Amino acid sequence: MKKHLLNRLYVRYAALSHAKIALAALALLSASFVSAAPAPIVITGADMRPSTSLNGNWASIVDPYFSGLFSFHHEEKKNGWFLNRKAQPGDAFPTEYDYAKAPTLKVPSDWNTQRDSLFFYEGPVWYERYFTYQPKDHTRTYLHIGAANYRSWFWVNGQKVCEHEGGYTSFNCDVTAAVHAGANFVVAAVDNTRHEDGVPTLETDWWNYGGLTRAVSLIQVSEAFIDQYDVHLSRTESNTIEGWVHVEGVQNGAKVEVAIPELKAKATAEADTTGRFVFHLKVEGLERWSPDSPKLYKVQLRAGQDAIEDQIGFRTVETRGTQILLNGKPVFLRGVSVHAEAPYRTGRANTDKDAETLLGWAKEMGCNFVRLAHYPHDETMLRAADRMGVLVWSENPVYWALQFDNPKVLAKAEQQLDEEIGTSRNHAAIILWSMANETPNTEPRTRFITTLASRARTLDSTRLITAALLVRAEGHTKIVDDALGKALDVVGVNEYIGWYEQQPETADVTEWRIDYQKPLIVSEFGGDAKAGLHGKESDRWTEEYQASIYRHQFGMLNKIPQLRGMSPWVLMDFRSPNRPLAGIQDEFNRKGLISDQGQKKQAYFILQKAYQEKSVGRAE
Ligand code: GCB
Repeated sequence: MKKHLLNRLYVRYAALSHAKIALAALALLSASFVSAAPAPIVITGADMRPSTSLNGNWASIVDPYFSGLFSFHHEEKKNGWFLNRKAQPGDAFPTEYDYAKAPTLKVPSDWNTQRDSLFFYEGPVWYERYFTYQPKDHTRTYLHIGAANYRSWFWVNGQKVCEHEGGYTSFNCDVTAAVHAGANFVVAAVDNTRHEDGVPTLETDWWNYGGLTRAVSLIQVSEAFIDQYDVHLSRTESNTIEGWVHVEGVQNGAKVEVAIPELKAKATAEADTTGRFVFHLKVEGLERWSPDSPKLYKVQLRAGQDAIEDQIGFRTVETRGTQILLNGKPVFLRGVSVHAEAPYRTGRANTDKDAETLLGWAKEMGCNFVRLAHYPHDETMLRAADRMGVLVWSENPVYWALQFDNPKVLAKAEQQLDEEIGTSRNHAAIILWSMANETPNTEPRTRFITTLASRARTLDSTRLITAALLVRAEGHTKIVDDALGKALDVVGVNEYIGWYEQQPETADVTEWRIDYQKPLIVSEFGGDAKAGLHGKESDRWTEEYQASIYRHQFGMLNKIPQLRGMSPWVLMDFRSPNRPLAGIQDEFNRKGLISDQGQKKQAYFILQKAYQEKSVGRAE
């Protein structure tokens, strides 16, 4: 009811100037009424739909005290309206937030690398831009945000359309009631303040890049439309592509169709009363997706007026004892960890070119696998991995010590997991969902992450669940007995022999005791080196020292019978405020095998040789 009333009010007042709308709205609408914005939804394949891009320059106002949203007694303003208005002649109140006079920020991008004064900034920034738009009858429009770090609030033509928390997942705000034909404007407040009860929390070893860091667009769909779908190869039934399609807003069952023209396969039926259509398609002559042959098929989905076409690869992944099987065959994951840091220019990676450069380097090094740390990377990266044939570990930002006994924090982690899986579940490249990185071995932590792991399995039973665990040591024995191992299909462990502990050659005498008969991935090892800095093997920060860490690892790793993969830390140097060492780090974690400017360090070539010769690791 309220929504319809709001629509009517909106239509009635749309003819007035923005300033008048603001005043009229304040008088007419109760506070709770204005602030009740619907929660954002997850849309699968949003990047495959026709859209109106809102990328480009947005006006920006830096607001460190957040006075745009909070009153002088620090009460949340129920409307952010006055921020949306342009100065009008004869205004009765000051218009300090005048976007027409404000400098611009580029979207998508972090603000830190765009303006020197924002380099270390953590706080709120307001964004605004105009756009022209033509909504069609019987359609809905969503504002699609690739990612906004960390909390964000959105208004379209002065109407609040949503709020979101979580900096690395995409979400969609229903703006149908707020957009109109012709000129429109959108305002966003984005706040990258770190919070103790955030996911991630206060401490991370990467830059807290703020802003609208990934693409923003408008997506127009029919009133009933396909919001989510899952199309994958069955693990249990041979030559069967199965899954489901969900139709949002459907009334009395919509006719749904799933077609893969190249395989001459098609399934058609009515969605059930919840809008869901579950299908099984027998196919012949299927070419399976693999790193050697990353075949993608055109998959066409239809529901009533709505249609979407995706590019999907088909493969299976499972474990058998301590093996990982890809398409039924044992595979060794020759990998490297990767942050979403943009090569050459630094800042948040978000273009096809960034993805192709990073994955291109990994492939050139002989990798068939990347660990995308420590948060979900964007769709451009996953699409590139599908195309280029690189297996992916995708991770949610449960990093180090969250408030594991706080149910609100669990809810935030669950929401981000839902968004990650909901958005990315059709990428053949993703084989592992990682629940966490280096969390403390406590009961509340184990409960928290076990809950996440079972949620991930319910959302997607076709992939393997992992996490990067901490390892303890007794003398020269590394012990993997973290209680979380029970909840995982594949155990990940991080170790820093030769960097945070002992010397590189300590690896030669290190033994491993692993209490889980499951596949193991050494998900991190490494050390810092400044590209171009040379010295003796014993001189820290030199390329020689880093190379020596790598050289001493391989023998030790080869002695771990259940080792099924590795993703040393890390492909490229990345920005971190924890890394202040002047002249060496200069706010970069230098554990990259390649510098932020693309210079390959000695260790890169050592790992490349080991991967190309397959002298490290074995699949069985
Ligand atoms: C770790 C973390 C990673 C850090 C790395 C380091 O264990 O998982 O996020 O960047 O060590 O360089 O210390």
